[in-house]
Amino acid sequence: MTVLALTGGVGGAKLALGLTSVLSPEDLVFLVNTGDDFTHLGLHISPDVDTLMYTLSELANRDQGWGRENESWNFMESLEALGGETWFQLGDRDLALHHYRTQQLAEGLTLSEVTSDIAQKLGIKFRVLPMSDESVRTEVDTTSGRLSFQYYFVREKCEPEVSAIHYSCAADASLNPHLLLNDIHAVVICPSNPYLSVDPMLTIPELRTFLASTDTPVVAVTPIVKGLALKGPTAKLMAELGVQATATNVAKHYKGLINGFVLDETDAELRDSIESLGVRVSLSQTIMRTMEDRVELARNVLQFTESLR
Ligand code: FO1
Repeated sequence: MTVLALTGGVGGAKLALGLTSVLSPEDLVFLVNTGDDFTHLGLHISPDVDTLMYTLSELANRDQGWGRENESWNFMESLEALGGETWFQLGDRDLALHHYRTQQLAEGLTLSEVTSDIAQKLGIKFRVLPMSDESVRTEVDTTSGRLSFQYYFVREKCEPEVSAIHYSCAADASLNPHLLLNDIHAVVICPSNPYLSVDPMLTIPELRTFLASTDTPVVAVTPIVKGLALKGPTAKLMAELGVQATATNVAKHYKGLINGFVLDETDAELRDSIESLGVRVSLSQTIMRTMEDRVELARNVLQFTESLR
């Protein structure tokens, strides 16, 4: 049985790590958002892929969720002294990875091939697949005009109000060719931002069609608890898009693609509204502060997935 886990950055990577404690590498594959990727200082940066790889290899900076632990910042400090662009913080060790990836891509390797190579070198036994080898770029229409994702997210700190989101080229993109959909027996949508992290993946036609038509259980884990996002700007963004930030509205957003939804136990009163969408609900603690929380949630999600067969 292979479980496919769809994940974005920090929030999704926490559950991803929990899943690796419960499933063996043959039974779990990660598909990762690359809508956040961009070229910066001449380097190809894949933030969500790297967040997952650093998390799984226990190299991640736990406080900030992205980047590496035990990082040094000599490059950034020298760049700042020269008056270069420093709004996107790249630590020295992290830089080496971006440099290596960029060079390998320039030599003709695909993003999947480079990612698999890096994952292996970081000691990761699980398959980490970028959602596509083609370029898909998330952009947002804001009160400051159209911004590419990292300019909105990091440089502008998600402050401009968002009126629309675009996943440029996603509708024409091919799904990662190493993802064998016939082998997938369950799908878990990790608690990543539905609009910024999961939707770029769901816009790829082959994946969307698979989810809409498969008989296998597809379960989403809420990224919203008591109207607040577990991490990042999900609640603010939903409000700006005219959608009240509730777990019910996240389930509605995935309607037609999921048959199960993991709701936080403190939001139990929303159960009926989600079940009325034709989606089965499981209650769990979804806030993951410790490793035990991650493993416990992973176990609950997988048990629930089995119960939907
Ligand atoms: N996020 C920030 O908020 N500030 C940064 O300076 C920053 C740098 C950065 C460098 C490499 C990397 O892989 C990720 C980085 N992130 C940074 C995180 C990241 O851009 C976002 O969290 C994701 O794209 C959203 O999932």
